[in-house]
Amino acid sequence: MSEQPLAPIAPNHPSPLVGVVMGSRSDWETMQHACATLTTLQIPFEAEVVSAHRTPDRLFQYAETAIERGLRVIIGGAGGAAHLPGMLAAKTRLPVLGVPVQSKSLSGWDSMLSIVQMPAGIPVGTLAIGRAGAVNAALLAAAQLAVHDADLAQRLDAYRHAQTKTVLAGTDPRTP
Ligand code: RP5
Repeated sequence: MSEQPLAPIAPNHPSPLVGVVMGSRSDWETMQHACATLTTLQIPFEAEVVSAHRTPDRLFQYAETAIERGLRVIIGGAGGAAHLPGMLAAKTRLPVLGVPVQSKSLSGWDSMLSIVQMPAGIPVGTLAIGRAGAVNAALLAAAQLAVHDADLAQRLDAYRHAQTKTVLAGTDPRTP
């Protein structure tokens, strides 16, 4: 069964480098943290709901046009039977980072196992379950892009230094 006709992919940024894709609007609570981190690092991105199961044709279209649309990395977040990152990876050679969304019934174990256990030949870089994974997916995408972008490398270093400073400023756990 086809879901045609499909509208062209219309990025919500003029020239995004990172595509943040999630299986459902309900994943936004988690994936917003990837977007917030990309925003902090001034990395142009697009964000879109694309479901491996409910809109499979859209998923293929998204992955097949990703390179020509200028994307360099895709972050895919999904929960439960989380096939989205793996199917994206199957249809594009761009690096795909997978974020397991914490599911209600199995706390994200299902999401994590279905994202991490890819067969040899089609990799997905799998992050932690939930917010930590979403933030780190953005940071990993930033690290990849920073290899060829000195300005971004500086912003990423500054982000890490600020984090270190914050921790060092509050090493006494009894003070607020
Ligand atoms: C997955 O099913 C989504 O990634 C989401 O985490 C999960 C539940 O989706 P909803 O029923 O909330 O739309 O495809």
